[in-house]
Amino acid sequence: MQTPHIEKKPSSLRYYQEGPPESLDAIDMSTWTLKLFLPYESSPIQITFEKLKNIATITENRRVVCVCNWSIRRNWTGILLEDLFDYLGINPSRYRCYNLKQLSLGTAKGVYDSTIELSNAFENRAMIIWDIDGAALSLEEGYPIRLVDFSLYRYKGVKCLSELHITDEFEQGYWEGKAGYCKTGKIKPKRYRIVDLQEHRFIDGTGEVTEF
Ligand SMILES: Nc1nc2c(c(=O)[nH]1)N[C@H]1C(S)=C(S)[C@@H](COP(=O)(O)O)O[C@H]1N2
Ligand SMILES: [Mo]
Repeated sequence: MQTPHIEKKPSSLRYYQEGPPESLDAIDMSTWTLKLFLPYESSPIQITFEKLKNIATITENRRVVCVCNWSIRRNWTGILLEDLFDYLGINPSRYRCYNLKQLSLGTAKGVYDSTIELSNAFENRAMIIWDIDGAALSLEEGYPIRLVDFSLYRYKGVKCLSELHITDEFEQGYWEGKAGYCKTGKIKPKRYRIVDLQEHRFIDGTGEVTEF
């Protein structure tokens, strides 16, 4: 399960604003949980990594697009965000009008955050991921888990994901504030460098890229 021309992919550290945790040992997976906050609730529902991995694992070959004009298609293993909701007994349709704020675990340099629309995430089969191309996420790639909404630019998916907040607000995220990126994160129609194909292609900007 290798991505062609993976050596040409821009470094994961280049786009890791707060940077990864110092080492794998910095995250104790025996006590780690993903925390999900319902609207106006101050204590989260928590799920261990083991439980997360036993919900309904899928592997999908899908393309992601970076606002910095490049794109790559890779093999992503994890679960559908919608399946996580179902598993936790949270009816996805009840929260369709809400948003999902994602927070990274954070480092001394801060915490990365981004907010997405839940209805769009469910419709576009957003995933929580722990393996890429058949291998566990490296620290740089977002170990232990990351969220990806394939219909949006990559800055809308948080690596080293720690907290999810279901909220009726749509806050501006870390990168959006710093670089002035649009907070909806919709992919814009233009030419991109396609890393796995080693050529330039026009992406029409209507959502997830499925044509190639
Ligand atoms: N926690 C965190 N997640 C993040 C970022 C970040 O700075 N911090 N950068 C985003 C951006 S802009 C990109 S392009 C992708 C890079 O993912 P990659 O390491 O798979 O290339 O991670 C996204 N998720
Ligand atoms: Mo990016």
